[in-house]
Amino acid sequence: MEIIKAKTFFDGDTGVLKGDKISRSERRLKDMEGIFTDKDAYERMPPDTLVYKVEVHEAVKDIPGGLYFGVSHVYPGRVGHEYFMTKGHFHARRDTAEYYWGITGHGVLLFMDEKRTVWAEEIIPGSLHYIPGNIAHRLINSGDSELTVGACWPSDAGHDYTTIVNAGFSARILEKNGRPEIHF
Ligand code: PAN
Ligand code: ZN
Repeated sequence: MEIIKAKTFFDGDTGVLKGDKISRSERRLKDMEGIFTDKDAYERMPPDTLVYKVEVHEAVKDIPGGLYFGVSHVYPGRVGHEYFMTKGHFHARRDTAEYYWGITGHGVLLFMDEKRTVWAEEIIPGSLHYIPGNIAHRLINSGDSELTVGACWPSDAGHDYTTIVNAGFSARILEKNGRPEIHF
């Protein structure tokens, strides 16, 4: 029997995934209608502006007991005073949890439970974040370089974006005097 060569690679410095079974997606401003609070600032910006990219190693598809490994790359920028961020979601299978960890940059992880109580953790390279089940989560790039965050979650968790598109999070992270501030 031979030792099989690795087919997929994770660059520990940049978070970039290379090799087999990787899917990639990106979100531009035009894909994020209704997400940012300052509608005028949003309308003034080029709709093609890239906000974030996600790479996912999909060893399996939507299988109970399976896992996904992903890396999110959130670019620096703001819409008005609001930092570039992910859409944010609950998992469709609400009770599924997730790990996030910081790879590059500086950011904030915003959590919200189903009663709309929010809290936030600072993300820096090497920080580890456990997102329990039943908790919506969103990444915010509060720095001036790319925020790169690793993630691992159950492959049957799914994403519920609708709840967030309709009702948002009950807090936002806005820039004030060059620093992130939580606004309710
Ligand atoms: C992450 C997110 C990723 C992009 O992989 O999907 O950061 O954020 P949105 O999905 O909110 O656009 C994750 O939490 N997966 O479950
Ligand atoms: Zn998730």
